[in-house]
Amino acid sequence: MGRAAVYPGSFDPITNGHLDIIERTANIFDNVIVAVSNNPNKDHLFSREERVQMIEEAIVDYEEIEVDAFDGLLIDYIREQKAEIIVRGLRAVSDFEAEFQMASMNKKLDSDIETIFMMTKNQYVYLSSSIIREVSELGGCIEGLVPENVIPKLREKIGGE
Ligand code: COD
Repeated sequence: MGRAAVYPGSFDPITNGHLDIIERTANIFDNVIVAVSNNPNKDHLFSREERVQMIEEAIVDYEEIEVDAFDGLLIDYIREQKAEIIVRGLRAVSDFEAEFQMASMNKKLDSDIETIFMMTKNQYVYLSSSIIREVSELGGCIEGLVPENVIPKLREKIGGE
């Protein structure tokens, strides 16, 4: 087996910004695991099963990408998967502080595991799952900002459009 990278997150729901990072990660690593967590500090709109399913539907064309769910410490999950790399996306300077803290703590917990950061494509720099939820809830158009399969799921869940 080649080198595996784990892209962890809440993905509530997956956006085209996430998808872009997933695709670019798959161009670099032999195996990519998109690992969906329940972040205890966040109120999730979609259940974890729904979040996993939406990602799976969005990446059907990629054989080397796997979608999974994890509980507990990310670093324990990475070890279990025999992976070595954590991939995170960076949007703006405002992302840096939290990402730096997380990467430093993960490095402290396991010094063999590296976090690498990928810059968001310019066109997705303002995107986040929370802004998608809000705009969708208030009836705004989110076409082109999330994978096609996510739009009906958002409508079902919170209405809009
Ligand atoms: N373009 C590119 N990248 C983006 C975009 C965009 N428009 N939007 C978000 N991203 C990136 C984020 O920067 C992030 O790298 C990734 O996509 C996922 O984002 P989210 O918001 O879905 O995920 P988070 O930040 O809620 O995920 C946090 C984790 C679940 C990874 C974290 O809480 C965790 O590791 N939890 C497990 C417990 C643990 O180990 N805790 C200790 C950590 S030190």
